[in-house]
Amino acid sequence: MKFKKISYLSISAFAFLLSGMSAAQTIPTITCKSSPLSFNTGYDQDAGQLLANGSQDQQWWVSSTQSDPSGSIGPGSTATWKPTSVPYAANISPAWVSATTLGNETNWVSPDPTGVTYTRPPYSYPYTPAVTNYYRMQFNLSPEVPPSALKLNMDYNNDDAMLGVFINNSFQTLPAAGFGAGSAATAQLNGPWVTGLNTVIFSMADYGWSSGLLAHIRSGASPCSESPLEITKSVSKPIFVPGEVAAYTITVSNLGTLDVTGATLADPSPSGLLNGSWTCSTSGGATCPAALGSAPIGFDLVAGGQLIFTLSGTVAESGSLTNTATIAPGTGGVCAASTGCSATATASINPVPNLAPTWTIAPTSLAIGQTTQYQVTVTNKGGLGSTDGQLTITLPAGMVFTPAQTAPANCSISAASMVCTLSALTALGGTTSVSFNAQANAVFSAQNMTAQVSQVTGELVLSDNVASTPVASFAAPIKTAEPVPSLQEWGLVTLSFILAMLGVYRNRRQS
Ligand SMILES: [Ca+2]
Repeated sequence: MKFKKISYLSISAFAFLLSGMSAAQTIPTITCKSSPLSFNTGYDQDAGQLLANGSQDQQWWVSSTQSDPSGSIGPGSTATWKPTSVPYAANISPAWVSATTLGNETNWVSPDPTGVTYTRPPYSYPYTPAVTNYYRMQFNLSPEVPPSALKLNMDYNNDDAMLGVFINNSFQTLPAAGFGAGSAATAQLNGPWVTGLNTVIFSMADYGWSSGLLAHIRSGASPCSESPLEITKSVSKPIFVPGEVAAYTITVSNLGTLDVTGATLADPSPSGLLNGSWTCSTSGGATCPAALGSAPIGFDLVAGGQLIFTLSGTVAESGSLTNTATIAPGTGGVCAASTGCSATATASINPVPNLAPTWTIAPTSLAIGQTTQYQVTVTNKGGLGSTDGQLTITLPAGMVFTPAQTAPANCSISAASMVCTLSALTALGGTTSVSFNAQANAVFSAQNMTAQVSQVTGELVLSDNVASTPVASFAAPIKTAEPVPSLQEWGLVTLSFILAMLGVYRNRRQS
């Protein structure tokens, strides 16, 4: 006996568990694109048709009490709930508005498939006190939908009389309405909604006999009064080195059923991005704005459309690569609750040394044999200090270092090239200079002297590592040699002078 009893209890518990599992309430997830029919009583949204007469509506559940005649107290946490039922065809009163006249988008539900709350006997009608039926519908509001944008106008008929509605425990009274065609009323279900689970409970009086609710939102209506605009942002890599191209992708999506006009996108280029430029592509029938790059970018975005903007530029030696895009959602739009109005993408610059030579003293025209000073300055433009490197200076044919045997400090000369070992240079502007003398020993025109930096540990940007300066040489002007008079010549000169002077003297005496 004892064993049998235990066995019986176990089976009962198991059966109860099974029935509990099978009776889970259907809780749809609602987006702004959801069919309004998702909310309707007696309707299977997945199948796209009315629930069969006599079947349960797992989305609309009911609990009954005789201790809340105003309907405003609401079901307590201990209320017992069960699915409503679409009454058998024979139990749908001919006086009730028919599902067919409402486009077969909604049907009556009742506490019992016989179309009553309690059958009699044992219950006798009218109920004393009156029964209040709570009809409960729950749904999850999708994360992107701002609760303020969800606005439902739900028409209803009832038997016997609507008392009011709880939206997430906030009660509002509603017109009693009636059960016949033309006696519907409308419940403005504007919240307060929350992201995630929402609970709507209609309180309805039942005095006995037939008992039911028909509630529906008409096809074509949008659950949302505004379209959520979602903004997302990504960057092509998490870590960049200077000189690389960084690309940010900003995607704005219209997640609703209403077109949006007059929206804007603001996205200041981050300090670590140089020469930023914009492109745009689309999906879902959207149109790219004509004026890109003039911040903020104005745009329209049709329902279901997507604008994919990219901001590309060259990564600087240092600075921030954190970039935030912000939208103003325009007319018909609202920022998606899941993203808000802004999206940020972050990347970092991995600083490296970046050396570059420049000619700081560089005469371009030399006379042959003339000693001329030159100077090359090497600057570390990178965001990280350098530790080493070498500078090679190469002279064109026809030029030599002078004096060839004495190189500047840390440099060595080999024929027409000089190699200097570079000291450590601090980040973002550290410099060192090498001065040397050179001279031309031939005539030439339009040749280059070059300075090249190489072998810098960690350096990646090499495009700026060579600097050239033009040089030409010309022949030194030839000084005409004055012939040195010989003694004999001096004598003739002197004699001529004396003779001339004598001639002058004689002429004066004669006159
Ligand atoms: Ca460099």
